[in-house]
Amino acid sequence: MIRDAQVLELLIDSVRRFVRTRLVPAESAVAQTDEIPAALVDDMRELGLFGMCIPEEYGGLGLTMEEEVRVTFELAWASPAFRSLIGTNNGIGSQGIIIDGTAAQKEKYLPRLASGELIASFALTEPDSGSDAAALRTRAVREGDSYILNGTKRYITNAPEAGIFTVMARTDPSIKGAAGISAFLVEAGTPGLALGKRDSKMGQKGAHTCDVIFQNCRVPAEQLIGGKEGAGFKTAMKVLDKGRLSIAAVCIGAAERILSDALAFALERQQFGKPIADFQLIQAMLADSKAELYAARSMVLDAARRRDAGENISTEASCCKLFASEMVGRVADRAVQIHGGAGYIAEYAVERFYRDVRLFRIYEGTTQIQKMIILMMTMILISKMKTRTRRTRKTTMMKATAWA
Ligand code: COS
Repeated sequence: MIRDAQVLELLIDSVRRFVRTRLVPAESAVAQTDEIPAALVDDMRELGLFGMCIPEEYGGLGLTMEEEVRVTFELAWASPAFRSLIGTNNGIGSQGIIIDGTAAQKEKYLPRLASGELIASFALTEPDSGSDAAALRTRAVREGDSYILNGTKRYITNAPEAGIFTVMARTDPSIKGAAGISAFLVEAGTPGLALGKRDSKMGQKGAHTCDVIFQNCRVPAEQLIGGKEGAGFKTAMKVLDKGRLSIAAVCIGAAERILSDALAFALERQQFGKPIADFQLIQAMLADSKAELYAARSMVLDAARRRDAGENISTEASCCKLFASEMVGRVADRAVQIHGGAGYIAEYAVERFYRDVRLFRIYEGTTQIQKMIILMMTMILISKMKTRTRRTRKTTMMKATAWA
C-alpha cells in the first residue's frame, strides 16, 4: 500500500541521491577499514533511515511494507553494510516491540530507535541452535521482580553497536520446544552482559557481528516482551516473516547494482575488435539476470502489498527470501564471469558484492529452511482440504486462496 505517491517519490528520490553521491563513493573505504564513517551514520539519522518502519507516533516514518521495499531497492544499490546498520532498527531489532511489546516498552524504546540514538539487535541464534531455533538453550529464571539470564548468542548483527537486544531465552525448561521460550529486552551495559570479539567475516565489511554472552545477567521483569512468558518463539517467527521480505528487497537492490556494473563493463570492454556486450553468450547472461531480477521484484512487491492488506504472508516471505537470495547469487556470479579476470580483482565492486551477497542465502533462515517452511505450509493446507466435505472444501479453498 502506498499512502501518498508524491511523498514516497520524494523520499525515494532523496534516498537514491544520498546512496549514489555519498554511500557508493565510500564503499571501498568501508570495506578496507571495516567501519562506516560517523559522518555518514549521522546523515543516515538525519534522513530518518533508522526509523523508516517505526510508527509515526513514535517518531518514525511509519512506512508500509510496500513503501519500505521500494526504499530498500534504492538503499541496497550500495554495499549491504550500510543497509545492515539501519536494518535491525527497522526490522528484527524493533519489530518484536512493535508487534508484541507493551505500551510502556514501545514508549520507552521506539522513539530512540526511530531517531537512531539507539541501535537494536536481535539475539536468537546460539552456538548449538541455528536453523533449529526452538532448540535454544539460553535460560531465563524468574527471581523476584527479575529474570536471571545465562547463555551465549552467536553471529549477532550490530551487537557491537547495540544499545538494546531482543533476546530469546527459555523460561520453562520442562518444555523443550517453542512454547518454553520468552523474549526479553536487554539493555547494553546491564551487568552480566558481555560481547565477544568481532567476527572476521567473508564479506559485508563495515557490518559487525559478535557473540553476546549472558552470565547471571539480571533483567527486570518488565523487560519481558508483552509481559507474557512462552510467547517469545512466536514473536521471533513473526519478526522473521517481515525480516525475510526485507532481505529479499535488499537482494533486489543489490542485484540491480551488480547487473548495472556488469552491463557497463560489457559495453566498455573490447575483445575481438568490439564490445563484449555484442556477443550473444554475454547478452544471454545479462538477459537471464534481468529476467530473474524482474521476477524477484514482482514477487516482493506482491508479498508486500498482501502484508499491507493484512494477509498472513509467512509462505510468501519464504518464497521471496528463497528466490531473491538465490537470484542475486546467480546475478553476482554471472557479473564476475562477464568481468573476466577483472571480476576477481578487488578494485571492481562485483568482487566485493559477490562475497557480500553470499550471506543472503544463509541468514534470517537458510534457503533450505525457507523450502521447509513453504512445504510445511502447503502440506497443512492440503491436509486440511482433504479432510473436509465437498461443501466445506469449497470454503477452505476460498480461505486457502486468501491465505496462501
Ligand atoms: N508466525 C507466527 N507463529 C509461528 C510462525 C509464524 N511465522 N511460525 C511458527 N509459528 C508458531 C507455530 O504455529 C507453533 O505454534 P503452536 O505450537 O501454538 O502451534 C510454534 O510457532 C512452533 O512452530 P513450529 O512447530 O513450526 O516450530 P519448529 O521448531 O518446527 O521450527 C522453523 C520452525 C524451522 C520455521 C524455525 O525454527 C525457523 O524459522 N528456523 C530458522 C531460524 C532463523 O531464521 N534463524 C536466523 C537467525 S535470525 S537472523
